[in-house]
Amino acid sequence: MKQQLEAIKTAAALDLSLISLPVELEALRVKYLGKKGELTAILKQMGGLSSEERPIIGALANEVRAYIEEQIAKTSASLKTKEIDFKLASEKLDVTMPGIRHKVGKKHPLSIVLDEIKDIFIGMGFAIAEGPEVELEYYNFEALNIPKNHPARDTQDTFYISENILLRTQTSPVQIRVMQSQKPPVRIIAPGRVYRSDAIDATHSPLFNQIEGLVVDKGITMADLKGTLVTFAKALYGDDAVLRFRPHHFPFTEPSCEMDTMCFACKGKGCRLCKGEGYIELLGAGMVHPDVLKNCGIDPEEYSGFAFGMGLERLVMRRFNIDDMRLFYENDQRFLNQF
Ligand code: 2NL
Repeated sequence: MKQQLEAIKTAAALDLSLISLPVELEALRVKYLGKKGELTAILKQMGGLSSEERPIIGALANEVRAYIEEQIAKTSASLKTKEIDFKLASEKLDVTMPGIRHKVGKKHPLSIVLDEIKDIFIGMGFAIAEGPEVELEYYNFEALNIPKNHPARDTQDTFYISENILLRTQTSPVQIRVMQSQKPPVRIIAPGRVYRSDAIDATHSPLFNQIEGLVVDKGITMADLKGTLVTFAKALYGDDAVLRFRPHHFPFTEPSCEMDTMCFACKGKGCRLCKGEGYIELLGAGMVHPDVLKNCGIDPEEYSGFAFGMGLERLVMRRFNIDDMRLFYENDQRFLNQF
């Protein structure tokens, strides 16, 4: 029995030296010290020993058990250390490695210029107004004095959703809604998407952006219109910009006009850029038609106002020398990253 115990001790020492995983260590513990283990099997035979032999073998058995337990604890500790060392080595973070660069988006060229225009008008005391792109025919045409037989109302030019619902063809309906819901003084600009049933080419798109503006108060005259629009154009194009007003016609303003800037390229002489005109059209404007004010519950005897409208794409194309409007809507990074 003594030899058996010595043999167990030697075998356990050998087994322990070969352990490399915690599961193997647990299997080894069960093999030697478990209920059905080798050491337990020896102890069960101790009943057959003489009273002199029993304490000696008992002491030896305890010593072997203590030895194996101690070796298991040591191996377990060294396995844990090895595991931590392995993790530290494999999960090491090199803070000197170059980072992954995140691509930061850019403002769309239409937004760059729109934000500039908003800033200019906000600086003059205007507020920004917004409204629905799907609009009632009433707000888009009726209220604006655009008669039933007007060509703009034709289904050839306007996208109708149903009999009296359409995609707005200008942002004027936003201004009608503002006039109907708030009392003068009104000072707003209404930027936004508008829709017209046009074929797509370099200068036409069924979706484009418009900026309209409206001022209504007591005693507003054409002088306010001119002062405001010249101040705006000089803020956008520089103090030396030369502006020109021409008479025009719109159903919703009376009188109406258009404002041009002298061609930057030829200084008024006439060139390719201005198609020989010497001037480039910037916007349309006029004094709000008394019938339009009446439609909004505003008394034209007490109040007057001016309004204006311009296409954003055209302004931006001229600013950045872009010759094809379609580039604005294609989201081609090679185009957008240039701004
Ligand atoms: C243009 C000309 C214009 C207006 C828009 C307007 C709005 C209301 C009342 C009266 Cl609520 N007028 N808007 C006035 C004159 C011209 O736009 O060429 N747009 C691209």
